[in-house]
Amino acid sequence: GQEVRLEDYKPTDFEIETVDLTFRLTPSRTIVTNRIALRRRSGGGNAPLILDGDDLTFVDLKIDDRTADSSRFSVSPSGLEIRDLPETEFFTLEIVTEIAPADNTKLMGLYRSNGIYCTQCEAEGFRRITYFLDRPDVLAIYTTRIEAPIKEAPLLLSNGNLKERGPLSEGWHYAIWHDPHPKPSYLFALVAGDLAVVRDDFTTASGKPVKLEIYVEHGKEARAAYAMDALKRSMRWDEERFGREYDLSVFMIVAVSDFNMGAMENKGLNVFNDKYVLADPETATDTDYANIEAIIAHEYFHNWTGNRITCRDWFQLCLKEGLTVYRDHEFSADTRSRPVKRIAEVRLLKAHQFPEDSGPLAHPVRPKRYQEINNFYTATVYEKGSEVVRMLATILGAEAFKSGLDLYFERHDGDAATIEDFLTCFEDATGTDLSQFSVWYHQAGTPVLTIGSRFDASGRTLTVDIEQSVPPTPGEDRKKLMHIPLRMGLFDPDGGEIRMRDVSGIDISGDVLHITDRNHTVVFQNVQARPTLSLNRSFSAPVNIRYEQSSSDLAHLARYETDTYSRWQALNDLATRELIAATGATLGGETVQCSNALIDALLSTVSDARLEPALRSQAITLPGEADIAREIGTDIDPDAIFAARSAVSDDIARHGRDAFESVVENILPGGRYSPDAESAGQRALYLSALNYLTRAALPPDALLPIFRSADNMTIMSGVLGILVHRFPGSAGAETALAEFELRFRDNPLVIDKWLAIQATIPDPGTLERVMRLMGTRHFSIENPNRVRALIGSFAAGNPTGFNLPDGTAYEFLAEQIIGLDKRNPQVAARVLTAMRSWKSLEPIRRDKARAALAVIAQQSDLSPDVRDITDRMLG
Ligand code: DPP
Ligand code: ZN
Repeated sequence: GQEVRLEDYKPTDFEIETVDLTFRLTPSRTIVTNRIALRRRSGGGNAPLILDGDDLTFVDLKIDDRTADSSRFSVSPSGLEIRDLPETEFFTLEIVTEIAPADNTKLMGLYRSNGIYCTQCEAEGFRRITYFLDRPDVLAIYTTRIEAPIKEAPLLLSNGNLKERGPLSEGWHYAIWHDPHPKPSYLFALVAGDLAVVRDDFTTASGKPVKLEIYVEHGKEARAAYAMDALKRSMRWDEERFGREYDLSVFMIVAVSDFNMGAMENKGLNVFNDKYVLADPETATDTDYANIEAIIAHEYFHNWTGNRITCRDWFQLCLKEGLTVYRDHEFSADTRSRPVKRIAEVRLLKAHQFPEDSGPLAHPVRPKRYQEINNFYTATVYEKGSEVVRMLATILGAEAFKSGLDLYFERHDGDAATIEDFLTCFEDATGTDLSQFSVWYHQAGTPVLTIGSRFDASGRTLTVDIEQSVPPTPGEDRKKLMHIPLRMGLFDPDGGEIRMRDVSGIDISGDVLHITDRNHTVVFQNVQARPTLSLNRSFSAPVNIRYEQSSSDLAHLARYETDTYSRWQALNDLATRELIAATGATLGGETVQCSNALIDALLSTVSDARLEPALRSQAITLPGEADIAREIGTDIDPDAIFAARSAVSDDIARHGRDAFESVVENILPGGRYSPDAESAGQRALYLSALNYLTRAALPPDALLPIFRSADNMTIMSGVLGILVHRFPGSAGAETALAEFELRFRDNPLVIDKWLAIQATIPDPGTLERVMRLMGTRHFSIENPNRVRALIGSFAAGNPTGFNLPDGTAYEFLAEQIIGLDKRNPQVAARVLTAMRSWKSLEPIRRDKARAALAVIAQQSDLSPDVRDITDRMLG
C-alpha cells in the first residue's frame, strides 16, 4: 500500500453537491447508477478528476448526459480517471457500475448477511459501491432509489426520509429516500431484505416528533426492547447534558449478524452487529446489557459528534471517536454508578491501550501517517482519545468545558473539521492557551511520572518531587513536555483529608496539579503529620506513576480515600505489587504467600456492606494475568504469572472463606431478573465470591446444580466459566458444556459465549480444543463474531494456553490469519493484534512468536491490512 501522510492533505479540486443513486439489487449482479452534480472550485485548472474505486466492474460513464468517449477516461483497480472535463463551473457525471454483494466477503461496501443486503462504508467502503471522491471532506446531499424483488426484500431502507415507494413490473418494487443533511460518503447506508420492526416514538425537547424503528430478524422482536429503551434514554440525555437534539423525523437501527465492527453511525440509519442490539435475560449477560446501552448511545451521539460535524480527513478520526467515547462514558456514568464505570474504563484502557502505546503498534491519538486506515480504529484513537477529552474537561472545569463544546457545535456544524479546530474552540471560549496540552494528540507513548516525597516534621513541610518523561515509541525518539493534570489528595494518619494550602512549585486548581515542566519540586506548608499521598485520583491522566509507597500507605488509602475510584486503585496497586513479587518467587522456586496487609484490605472491602456490591466485586477481582505481565514489562513467562496468581488467590480464598460464603448465601437479588446496574453488581459480587470458594471448599460437583438452576445468562455463563476454567476437563465441566450447547445450539450469539469460555481455558490442551471446535457446525470462518469468539478469545484472552513455549499456538494463529486474510482482511488484521506485545515475552517464546510473524510476512499476497500490522509488529 501507499503511505498516506497528514501533511499532504489538499482539498479536492471539485465539490460534489448532490448524489442520486439507483440500486437494482440482485445477489450477484447489482447495478448501481450514480449521478453526481459537481462544481469546479476556482483555480482547479484543467486537472483530471480521479475518483476512488475498489473491486468495481465499470459499465458506463456519461458526462453531462452524453456517453463519454473512451479516450476521456481510464479505469484502474483503484479508480476512475476522467480527463477533458467540461470547462463550466457545474457539470454532471453518471457512472454505472456492477457489483456482487453475495461475493463480498470483506463485509465492506454492499454485502449480504443472512439474506439481508446491507452496507458498511466507513472508512473506505463506499468506493466498493461506486466510483466517488471517497473521503470525509466531500459532503453531499444524497437521494437513493432502491429497486428489488418484493418477495426477497419487502423492506428498502436508506438514509434520511422516505419520499416515495411503489410497485414495479415482474414482482419488483422501489423506494426513494432523501437525506437533507450533507454528509460524507462513509455515512451512506442501504439495507434491503425481509426483517421485522419494533417501533416507538420520541418527542424532542423542542417538540418535534421522531419515529424510532429497530429492525431485527423475524421472531427476535422481543429481544430489541432493551435497545429501544436505551435509545430513548440516550436521546433525552444528549438534550439534557449537551443540548443536542435529533434532526430527522425517523431514526432507524438495523441489526445484522455479519459485521466487522460493533456498530455504525450512518445518518439516520445505524447498522449494528446484532450482538449489540439483541438481549433478553435468558440469553444476554449483564455485560451484554451494559454494552448494548453504551453502543446504542455511542452511535446515537455520533449524530452530532461525527455526522453534523465530521472529520476533514482520517487522521482526525479521534475528533469524532475520542469525543463520542467520552460522551458515551459520561452517559453510562450518569446512568449507572460513576466510580464503578470509571474503574471499568481504566481497567479497559490499561488492558488494551497501554500495551498498544508501549509496543510496536504505538501511534499518536492523531496519527501523522498510515498505510491502512482500517488499522487505526484502535484503543489509542478511541480510549486514549476519550481520556484526552476528559483531561480537557478537568483542566478547564465543567462550565468552561461546556462553553467550549457549545462553541464547537455552533461554529463547526456542517463542517469537516480538525483537531486544531476543536481545540481552538476551547481556547476562544475560555481564553486558555492549549498549545502544550495539544501534545496529547500528537505524541505517542504513555507518560511516566516519577514521584518522590519527603516530610519534614520540624518544618511541617511536605516536599514532592515530580518528574515527567515519555518513553520512546516507533519513529519518535525525542518527546515533548506535556501538560498533565494530576489530581492528588493528602491524608493524615487518622484518615482525614488534609486541605492542600500554601503550595509552591506548581500551578494548582482545586486538587489538580498542573504538571507542565520536566521537573517540579512542590512544597506544601503547614502539614502537621506525615501524610499519605493519593496520586492520580479518578485517574485524571492516562499516565504511569512511579512512586514508592508502602503497603500500609496503600492500605490506608484503600480505607480512607473519599474518591471511590482511588480506593479501588490503592487496593489494585497493593495486589499488583504482591502479584509481581509472587511471580518472582515462583520463578525462583520459592513458595508464594499472600501478605496479611492485602488479605485484610480485600476482606474488609468484600464485607463492607456500605459499599455497593459492584465495587466490592471489582475490589476482590485481582489484576489479570495480562495486567501483571504489563506491569512486569519484560521477559514475561505467562506460566509463572499464572501459577503466582493462583497461589495468591488460594491464600485469599483460604482466609476469606467465611466472608465469601456469606456473600454467596446473601447477595443475589430476589425476584425477576432485572439488568439494572445495582442487581448486576450483586451478581458480579456473587460470581467473584463463588470463584474464590472453589479454591477453598467448593468442589466442582457443587457448581453443576448452581449452573443448572440459574434463571439468567449472567449466572449461567458465569458459573459455567468458573467450572470450566477451574476444573478443566472434569466430568462436571464437560457435562455443563454439553448441556449448554444442547440448550443454545440454535442461538449463535449465546454459542459465542460457549466458544469463548472454552477458548480461554488455561490449559495446554486448549489449542487442540480450539481446533476441534473450528470443525463443528458452531464455527464459521465467514462470521466475524464466531472468529472473534473462538480464535480472537484464544489469542487475546488466554495467556498460558496461547503462549505455549513450543510456539504451536503462534503457528496456528499465523495459519488462521493467512487463511482469513483472503476473505476478510479487516478482521484478520484485528485478530492478529493479539500478538502486539510479543517483544516482552521471555526469549524462547519471543523467538517462536517472531518466527510465526515471519511466516505471515513471507506471504506474497497479503492484504494491506495484515501487511501493515505484520510489518509494524516485526519492525
Ligand atoms: N462504527 C464505529 C464507531 O462508532 C466507527 N465509526 O466507533
Ligand atoms: Zn464511534
